[in-house]
Amino acid sequence: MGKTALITGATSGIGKATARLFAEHKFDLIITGRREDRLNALASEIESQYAVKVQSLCFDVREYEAVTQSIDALKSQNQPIDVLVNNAGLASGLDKLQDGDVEDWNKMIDTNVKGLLYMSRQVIPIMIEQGHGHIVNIGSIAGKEVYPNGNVYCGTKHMVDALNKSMRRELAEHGIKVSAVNPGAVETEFSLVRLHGNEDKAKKVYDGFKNLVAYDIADAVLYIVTRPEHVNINDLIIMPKAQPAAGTIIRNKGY
Ligand code: NDP
Ligand code: 8X3
Repeated sequence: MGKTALITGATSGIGKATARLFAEHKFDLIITGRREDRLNALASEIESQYAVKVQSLCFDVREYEAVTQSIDALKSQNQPIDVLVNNAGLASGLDKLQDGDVEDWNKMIDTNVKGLLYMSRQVIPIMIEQGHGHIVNIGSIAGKEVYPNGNVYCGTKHMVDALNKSMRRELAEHGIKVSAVNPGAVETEFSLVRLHGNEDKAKKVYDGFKNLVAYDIADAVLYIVTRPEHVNINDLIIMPKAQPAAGTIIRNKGY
């Protein structure tokens, strides 16, 4: 039987690219996000292109009730979950702490930290019962380093880094692998969301250097979940050549 992967935040960017690449490699999919039209469009596109099953679950990872109900629906179908990609996340705002908008902070903490916890809380028992599973947490270079104006976003991704390590220690005895991918700048809708919909400012983030693209990260996630069963990739940091560290981008050098 083929494997099933649940990917959160599959309506855009890294999650969408991962869904497409996994389908190409014969994974059945459970794709999630808040934008139902995009979920449905992606499900139809993938099902018409690849001979895999796709189930869409539309919910907000910040709402524990909604997460619970969605995963309960999978449990009632005895749906195995071989891979969970905890990808849904965002940055909101780029202000210094003293100027920060608490709504931005709440969004980031509730999505990146609590959303990942809620999903993991619901899916891990399924994996424990199966006796196997693989969780891939999408962290960030912002979870390894910090940069000015990154404050709360960096804090949430440091928490993802800590949770990734905790989960690995707790779940190994249940035969569950836990891995993280920590990207630098990837051109997706990330900057548009971070800059509250300002398209000009969002485009400028990627000016003058070759940023990563969503496929680069999807490719790494696929690599991680297709290693032999006895091999686990604990942690990957993937950066553009022109971004040697968080918050540092070398521009206008042709790479
Ligand atoms: P996008 O904005 O393109 O995609 C984000 C995805 O997360 C969307 O599918 C969105 O779906 C989903 N999402 C956001 N909030 C929620 C929510 N409350 N409930 C459910 N789904 C939600 O950004 P990326 O693809 O770049 O981001 C994916 C992950 O990668 C994030 O965790 C981000 O922090 C991380 N990352 C991104 C980097 C980058 O430079 N782009 C670098 C390092 C890490 P919807 O809006 O439909 O709910
Ligand atoms: C986002 C990547 O480089 O903007 O997680 O911090 S970066």
